[in-house]
Amino acid sequence: MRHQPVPEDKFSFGLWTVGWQGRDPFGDATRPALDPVETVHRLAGLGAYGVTFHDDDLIPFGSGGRAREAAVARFRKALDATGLVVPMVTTNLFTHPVFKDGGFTSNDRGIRRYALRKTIRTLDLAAELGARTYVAWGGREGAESGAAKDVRAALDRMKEAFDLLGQYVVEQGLDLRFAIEPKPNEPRGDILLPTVGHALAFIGRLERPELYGVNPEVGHEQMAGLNVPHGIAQALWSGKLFHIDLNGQSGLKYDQDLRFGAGDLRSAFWLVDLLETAGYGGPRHFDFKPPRTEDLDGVWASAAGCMRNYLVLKERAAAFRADPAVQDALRAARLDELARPTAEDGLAGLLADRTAYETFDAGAAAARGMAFEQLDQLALDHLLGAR
Ligand code: 3MF
Ligand code: MG
Ligand code: MG
Repeated sequence: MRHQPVPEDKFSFGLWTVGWQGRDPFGDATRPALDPVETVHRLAGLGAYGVTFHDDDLIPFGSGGRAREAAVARFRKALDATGLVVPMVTTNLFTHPVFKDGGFTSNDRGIRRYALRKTIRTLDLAAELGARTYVAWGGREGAESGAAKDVRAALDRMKEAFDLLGQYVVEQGLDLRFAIEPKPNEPRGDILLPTVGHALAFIGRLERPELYGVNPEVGHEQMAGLNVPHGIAQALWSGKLFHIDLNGQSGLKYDQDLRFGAGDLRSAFWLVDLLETAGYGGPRHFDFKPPRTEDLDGVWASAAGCMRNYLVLKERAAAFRADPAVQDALRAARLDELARPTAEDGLAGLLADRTAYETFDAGAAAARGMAFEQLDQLALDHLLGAR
């Protein structure tokens, strides 16, 4: 099978991913800055289809109108030359010190209004470049101490912000949907909307819930000790998987942002299996950081590795699903029964059915094994290339 990416695979990368210079809390940059135009050409050469960015990745913070126009014009020229598209755009509300207590939920009202205006400028830019998704990661929306943040008031302000942005998009007729990106912590001690579940519940409280979905990131859910495919499955089940950040993470650590496939490989296998069988049609977006040990050759090798690992896992997952032994094992594990309604006869039928309770042999049912281990070993064999 093909392991060489093509645009139809819908792989996309953020400018800030390959462009990460390796600055961390303990060390300086280990790599030079990358020109967004060069990034576009390199990504297209590797077989990607899209590039995404924060406003400040493309237009340095504080640039005047002319510098902004010039940066966008150069970038657009590179897009036109390569055929790369911009499926998603986002706003940086975390780097500048003004956002030290957040953007939409800073205790300082002036800063909240500034964050909204900065975001609205980015919505215009997103629409101008043809993006259909706007991602919102509130990395600084949180706290390190208890009394510092009234969480219920902060959630009111978060709702107010998203409702205003939704109103703007509708009134301006922009073809954009919002995808909220959860993360439990880092850079704040605790971040608001820490998991997919919190974000889904929040969306239900917004004025126009249909405009909002989630952008889960593999490593962020794992930082909370959660099962990524389970969270993604619930987002899909809710019709809310608008976008996804793929990367790798090894357990409960700082946000590692490893290339996709590194870290928890089994979880990556099940995630690809899920995305490919559930009909997810959006971008396969990589939000990773090539480790600061790498030079620029290592950066592009790391980016190519993200796509290659996705395609290899897609091949392995398809082989797993197509294997007759797996299909038998799935039946033995009663997956077909799980897909069947519990009471298609309705509540009256359930209550009238003596075999459901009065004569049900709980002892015999308890004695039957579920046959999950045989099924999982088949999966592992496929993942390891042993079948
Ligand atoms: C941080 C992230 C962010 C978001 C980005 C897009 C800097 O852990 O994942 O990357 O993905 O802001 O909204
Ligand atoms: Mg991250
Ligand atoms: Mg991310």
